[in-house]
Amino acid sequence: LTDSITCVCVRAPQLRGSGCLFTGDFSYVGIDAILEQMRRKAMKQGFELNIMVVGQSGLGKSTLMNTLFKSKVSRKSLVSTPEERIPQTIEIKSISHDIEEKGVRMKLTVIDTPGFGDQINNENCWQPIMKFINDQYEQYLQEEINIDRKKRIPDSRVHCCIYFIPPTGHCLRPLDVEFMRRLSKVVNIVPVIAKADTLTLEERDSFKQTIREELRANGIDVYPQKEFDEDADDRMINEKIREMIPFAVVGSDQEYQVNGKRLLGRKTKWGTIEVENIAHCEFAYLRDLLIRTHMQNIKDITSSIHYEVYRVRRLNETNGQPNGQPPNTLADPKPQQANGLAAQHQVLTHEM
Ligand SMILES: Nc1nc2c(ncn2[C@@H]2O[C@H](COP(=O)(O)OP(=O)(O)OP(=O)(O)O)[C@@H](O)[C@H]2O)c(=O)[nH]1
Ligand SMILES: [Mg+2]
Repeated sequence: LTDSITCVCVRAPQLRGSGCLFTGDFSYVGIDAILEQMRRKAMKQGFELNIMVVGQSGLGKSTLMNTLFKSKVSRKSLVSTPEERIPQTIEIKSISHDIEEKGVRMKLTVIDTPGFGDQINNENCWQPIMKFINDQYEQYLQEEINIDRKKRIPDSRVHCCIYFIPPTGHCLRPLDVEFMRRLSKVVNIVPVIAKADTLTLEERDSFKQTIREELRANGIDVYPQKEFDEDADDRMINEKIREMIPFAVVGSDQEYQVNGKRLLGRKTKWGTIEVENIAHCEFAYLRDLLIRTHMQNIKDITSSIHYEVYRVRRLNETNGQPNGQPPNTLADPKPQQANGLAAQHQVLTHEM
């Protein structure tokens, strides 16, 4: 017995010295070592995150994605000068990048959408976006129900949709309400006030408050949704976030030297706006929510709530024949011709 225990310990060095049998704690079994096993498995597999950005043209969607991941993850300009500009987004495009930090690998996919609501008649312009989201659920479902299914199903489901509100300082437009009301039922929506550097602090605070009231009045449940808080701890943390939403953000992919430090910012005649400085804007809170504190939860809610609702509905509708075509009724009971966005989408690049 002693030999086999020694053997286990040689193979699992993380057990040694952690209060196990060998340090004399006779009651120690080693259940806590599962955490290390999970960590190693997760490190091997890597992580996937799919973020979609939606909002009127020119609100800084592509720029914010580049700011978030500190590289040109959203769109690459055709010209490669330092002064290069991000071209206008004209169709739904998914761009995947494999990024690695401290040995942790992540496949990040940014789904960039063209100006939302740019048409004269914007009725039903949310439809192509809804269709894209449902198409990803459908793809996942078809993989899942395959007899010969893959060990790991590729996950293209949209985990989070960042909705850009124009910095008008007034109130939400009917279009914003319509989009968030419909889409918050199928995807995690994180609303942000775009180009917040155009608002004074007072304007910003009162605009944020107005938006929160309007969301509440229209029964729009954005992420983190109250009903999905798991316990009191969750509730406490998420309540603070809900009081801050929507984050007033500023984006930039230009680096500047300020007080000897390199940082992302926007240089103006009266100073440099530092995008990651919480005294300047709330970009850092958005980054923390999406990446540092709630990434796993965002993915869990996508899979256990939004996808689950789609799956159950789909399997019921096809009456036990899930290989059939997805019924049109999934997006809207009476689908009509969508305006605005091109429904087609494509995966552009996959960089290693
Ligand atoms: N003042 C200010 N300008 C910004 C901000 N973010 C981006 N911009 C500028 O706004 C312009 C448009 O930015 P994009 O990121 O291309 O906007 P977009 O929403 O992707 O536009 P479309 O692709 O046309 O939908 C660029 O000149 C950016 O430099 C911001 O936070 N504040
Ligand atoms: Mg764009």
